[in-house]
Amino acid sequence: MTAGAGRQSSSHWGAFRARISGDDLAVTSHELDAQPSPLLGNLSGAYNHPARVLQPMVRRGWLADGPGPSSARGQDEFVRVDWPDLTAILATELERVITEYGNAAIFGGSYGWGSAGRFHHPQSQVHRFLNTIGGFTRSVNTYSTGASSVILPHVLGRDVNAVHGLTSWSVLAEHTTMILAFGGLPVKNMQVAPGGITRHRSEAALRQLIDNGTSIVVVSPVRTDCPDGRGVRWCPINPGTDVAMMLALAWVLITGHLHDTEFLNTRCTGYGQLQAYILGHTDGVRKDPAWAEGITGVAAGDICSLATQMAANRTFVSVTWSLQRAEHGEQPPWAAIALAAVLGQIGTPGGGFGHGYGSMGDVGLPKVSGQLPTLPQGDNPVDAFIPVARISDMLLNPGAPFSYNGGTYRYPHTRLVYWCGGNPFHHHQDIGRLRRAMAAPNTVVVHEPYWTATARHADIVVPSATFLERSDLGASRGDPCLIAMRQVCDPPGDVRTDYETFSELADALDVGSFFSEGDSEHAWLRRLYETWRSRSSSDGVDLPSFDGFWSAGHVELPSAPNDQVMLYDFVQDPENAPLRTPSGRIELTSATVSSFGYDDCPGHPSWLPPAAGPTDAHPLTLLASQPAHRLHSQLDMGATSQSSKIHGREPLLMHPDDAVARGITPGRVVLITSEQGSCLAGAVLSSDIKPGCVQLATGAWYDPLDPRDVDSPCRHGNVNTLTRDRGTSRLAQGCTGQLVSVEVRLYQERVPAVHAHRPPPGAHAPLPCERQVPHDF
Ligand code: PGD
Repeated sequence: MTAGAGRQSSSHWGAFRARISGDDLAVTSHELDAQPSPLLGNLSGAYNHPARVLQPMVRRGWLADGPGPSSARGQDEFVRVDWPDLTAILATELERVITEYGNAAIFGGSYGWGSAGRFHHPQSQVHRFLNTIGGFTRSVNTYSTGASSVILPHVLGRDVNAVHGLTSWSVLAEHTTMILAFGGLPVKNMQVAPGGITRHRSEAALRQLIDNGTSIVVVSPVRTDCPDGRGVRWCPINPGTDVAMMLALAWVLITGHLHDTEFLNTRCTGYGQLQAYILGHTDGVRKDPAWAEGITGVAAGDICSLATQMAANRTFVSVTWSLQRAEHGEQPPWAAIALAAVLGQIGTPGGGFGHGYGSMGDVGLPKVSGQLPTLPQGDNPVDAFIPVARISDMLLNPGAPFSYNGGTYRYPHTRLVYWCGGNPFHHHQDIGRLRRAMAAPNTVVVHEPYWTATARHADIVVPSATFLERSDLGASRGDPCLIAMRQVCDPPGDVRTDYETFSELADALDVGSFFSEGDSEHAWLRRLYETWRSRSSSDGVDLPSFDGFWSAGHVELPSAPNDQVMLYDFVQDPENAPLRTPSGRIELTSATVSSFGYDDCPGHPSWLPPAAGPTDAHPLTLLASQPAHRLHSQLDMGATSQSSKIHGREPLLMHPDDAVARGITPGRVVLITSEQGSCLAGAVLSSDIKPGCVQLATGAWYDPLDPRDVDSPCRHGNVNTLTRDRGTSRLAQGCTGQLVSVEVRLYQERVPAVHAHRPPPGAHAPLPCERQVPHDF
C-alpha cells in the first residue's frame, strides 16, 4: 500500500489517509508509517456496509412487555425509534433501575477495544457517564492478560504493563544470542496496539534479530509463530504444557550445576522450596526431561541440549500472552521467571525474562514518558466488581460468592447491562452459556456502529459513529506520536457519536453540567490537549498550541530511552532499588499466594494438568488464536478479513495426517464440536501445525444456524461457541479461551449460507448514503 492523499486519521492498526470515492472510501497508508498494516484493507469495504446500525432501535418484545428477563434476545425483531424517544426510554429505564435496585444493579464493565482516540474512547465515555449518575458495577483486568495482571505483582511487585516488553528490541538485537520463545514471536499480532501505532516498528526489529542469526527456538504447536531465518528452529510442543518443559529445563540446569546460586540467593526468595519441588523432594516426582517428554511431546534429549545451550548463551526467555489465557494461566509467566532466575541472567542486557513480545505491536518499543491527554472519568462510588471474564457467572448466579486474589466477594444482582465499545459475543467463552446469561437482566443496552451479535442480543441498540466520522486525538503509550484524527466523513443515517448520545441522556437526567459540561467535541479536544500541554510544560516539555498541533497534523512525544533492560536497577543494587514484593526480591515462592490456600494456584510455579484435556470424544486440541486478517472481530466484513475465509467461513488449520484420518480434504466445510458447542469452518491443511492440534482464529461474527436455539452451531466459525467459560484459577479468574478439546469431521449436510453480516429482522435497509466531507476545524 502506498502513501497518498486524503484526510489523516488513526486506528488500532495504524495511521492512514482516507477520502470518499463515490460510494466507497479510498484508503492509503500514512507517510509516517514505513510498514503499514494490511488490516487497513478492511476499512473501505466496511464503509457503507449493510451491517451498519443506522437508526436507534428497540427490540419489539422489550417495547411490548417492558423490562424483564427474556430468552427472546438474539432472535426478536427490532423497531425503529427516533432520538427523542430513545433518550426518554433510556433515561426512564436508568432511573427505574437506580431507584428500585441501586447503582450496583447496573453492569457497566463494558470491556472491549472499541476504537482509537483519547476523547471518544468508548469505555471512557460510558464510564464517565455512568459515574455522573451514581456509578456502576465494574470489571477488573483484561481478556488479554487476565492471569499475568494478578500473578506478576506477587512475583515481581509490578503491574503487568510495567513488565510487558520492558527490554527494548534494540537491546535484544545487540546482546541476545538465544531466545527461547514460548508461544513464538508471531508477527500477525504486531500490527495492532490499543490506541494506535503511527509507525509499525516491531516486525522490522524482529527481522533484524533474525537477520543477525540470533538463535530463536520457537516453542509452539504452530511453526509460523515466528518468521523463518537461519537461526530459527521450531520446537513443536503439546498445547498448554510449556510449564512442564520450563521445569525440566530448570532441572537440567540445577542438576548440571549450571544454575546461578548467587543470583538465586541474593535476588530471589523461596528458591529452596522451588528446588525441592523440581528435584521431586516434595511430591516424589522429579521434573526431569523424561517426565516432561511424556507431557510436552518434546524429546528428553532436546530438552537437555536446549538447557545446555541456554547456559552457554545470553538467553532471553520469552512468553506470549496467549499462554496465560488458559487453565492455570498464572503458571507459564511465573515458571518462565523462575527458569530465567535459575539461569541468573535477569537484569543483564538481552538476558532474562520477557512477556508479550509477539502479542502486540508496541511491546519492546520505548514508552511515552508522562501522561497522555485523558478524558476524566470521575469517581465510581460503587464497590462491586467482577474479574472481567466472570460475566456469565455474575449474570447467572446473583449473590453467589467468588474467590479472587485472596478475597471472597459476591456477585451483584445485575438488572441492566450497559455496553459501549466491546463485543462480548466475540470475546467471551462459551457463547451458548453467555446467551443464557444475557437472558437474565431486565435490560441490555448496546452502543455499536455495526450489527454484531452483541447488538443483536440487546434490547436497546444505540447507533455509534466510527472513528472515521469524528475528530479526535490519537495517542498510545507505546507510540511516541500524538496524531490529529480528522473527521473523514459525516456519519450515515441517523447515527451519532457516543459522546452526543451520552450528552443528551445526561441532560435528560439533569446531570448534563457534570457530563458534557456544555462543551462541544471541538472544545473538548482543545481542552484535553491544552490541559495536557500545560502539565507537560511544567515537566519541562514544550509543545505547540492546539491550533499549531492541529494544523501540523502530529507532534512527537518524549519517550523512554531505547535501551531499557527489565529489572536492571534492581539486579544492580537490590538493597537500594528493591522490588515492591513483600521480600523486596523476585518471589520464586510467594508466602502471600501460598497463604490463600488455592490448590489451583499454589505458592510456587507448578505443573498442574488441565481438568479438561483431550478425551476420546474430543481428541484434538484447538488453539483459539488472535486473527491475522482483522483486529478481534472488528470489520470482519472488510476485504482483508474476507480474503482469508473459505466459502465465507473462518479457516481451520489442520495437520494433513489428522485430516486424512477423518476424510477431510482442503477447502471442505467441517463441523467442529466440543463439550460446550459447535461451529462450521473451512479446512486448510498444513504441516506447519503439530499433529493432534487445530487452529481457528477468534473474531468470526457469531451466526447461529437456528437463532432460537442457544446451543445451535455457528455457521460462520465463531471459536467461542467451543471454548470453556472457566477462570484460570481462583487467584486471577482470567479467561481461558486459548485452548479447548474438540473433534472435527466433514460437514455432510447441505452447507448453509453465512448471514453473519446481515442486519437482523426489522432493521431497515441502508439509507442512500450521500456522505459529506465536513469542514476540518
Ligand atoms: P472487538 O472485536 O475489538 O473485541 O474483545 P473486544 O470486545 O475488544 O470489539 C470492539 C467492538 O467495539 C466492535 O464490535 C466495534 O465495532 C465496536 N466499536 C468500535 N468503535 C466504537 C465506538 O466508537 N463506539 C462504540 N460504541 N463501539 C465501537 C477482544 C478480546 O477478546 C481480547 S482483547 C482478547 S486478548 C481475547 N482473546 C481471546 C482468545 O485468545 N481466545 C478466545 N477464545 N477468546 C478471546 N477473547 C478475547
